[in-house]
Amino acid sequence: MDVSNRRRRTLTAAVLLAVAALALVGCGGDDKALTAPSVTVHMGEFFYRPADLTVARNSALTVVNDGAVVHTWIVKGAGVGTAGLAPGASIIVDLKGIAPGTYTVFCDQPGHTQSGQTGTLTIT
Ligand SMILES: [Cu+2]
Repeated sequence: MDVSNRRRRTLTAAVLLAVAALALVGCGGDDKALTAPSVTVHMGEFFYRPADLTVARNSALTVVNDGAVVHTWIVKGAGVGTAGLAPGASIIVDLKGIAPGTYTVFCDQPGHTQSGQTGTLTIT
């Protein structure tokens, strides 16, 4: 009984610390916490929609695979992108830390870029 109570108190303290840490992260200008992205990229055979998009620095976006095969959305030279996304799957991509500029976006599945699955991402 004593042991489980102590464990519960420790757990509560850990949760409170985590909440405090999240609150701190939420206060910084460029360190704003991730909220649900307002931008969504759809992909399929063999396209991105929109192919070219512009987002604010340190934002995030949702990538959805509307296609019938695996696709990826990779920002060339930025070290950011999705792994292979199965048909119907979606994922949030964190663009935090990417320097402003225009980057090429591509799908690394064999033949997809050559079939036209490319685009650009501009960070402002
Ligand atoms: Cu693809």
